[in-house]
Amino acid sequence: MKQQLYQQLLEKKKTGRKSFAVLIDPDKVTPANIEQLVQLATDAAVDYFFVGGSLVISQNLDECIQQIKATCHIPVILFPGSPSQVSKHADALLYLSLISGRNPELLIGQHVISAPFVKRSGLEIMPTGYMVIDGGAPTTVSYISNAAPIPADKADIAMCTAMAGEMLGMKLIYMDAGSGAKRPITEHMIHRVATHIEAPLIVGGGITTPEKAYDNAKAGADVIVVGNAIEKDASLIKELATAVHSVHAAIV
Ligand code: 1GP
Repeated sequence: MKQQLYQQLLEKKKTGRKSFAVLIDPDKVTPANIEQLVQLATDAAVDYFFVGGSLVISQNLDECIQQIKATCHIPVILFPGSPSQVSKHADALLYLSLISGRNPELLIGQHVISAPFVKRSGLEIMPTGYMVIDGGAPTTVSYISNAAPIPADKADIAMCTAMAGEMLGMKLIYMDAGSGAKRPITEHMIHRVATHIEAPLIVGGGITTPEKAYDNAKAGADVIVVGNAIEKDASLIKELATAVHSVHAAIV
């Protein structure tokens, strides 16, 4: 199995370098938007594009990824809301298991059904323990999965969930307050989780400012993901990327 991007993430973690990922929801972009995002992301040295959404209604996932791949070298990592969101044009796939929920379909059921198809895609598969944290607004994933998020002030539940996920073999942990969350994940919870796992930690949901991105990375997130705020104002990419990348400089 390919492990190129994962090895790169491990290497970055070892050397204290933080990554910034721009989340693109294929339902919300046009070819002109993508062109602009790619340009801004290239200029800002963005580390990854995450592509996907809880619900992808349109059919342009392949086109969206092909356009990104044709115009830049930033790796594209799928962040799928369902097994239908797999595209062989991407570089890797976050193979998500919703470990904060108790819905067997999203823990293992859908994976079983789509396993041969996912394997045939040839993508780098990144087994990811996906944890939804209460961000003050119901998220699509919580609604669809009928799974309660982890309460925002229960850092120990998040910590134990992440530890269990890692011991079950998850290679990444993704803590998500949900797209457009009113309250992003607290630094306290991030720190609690980050200090109890070795796997790289991805954090997203409701991050709208470079300061918050910086604080989250400083608290222990290895990859910061921003979607909504960039959809509203793409020029934020530069400041967000600079803030996240500066964390490494601040700790050495
Ligand atoms: C959501 O973590 C992502 O799944 C990003 O959230 O769109 O709020 O930045 P935002």
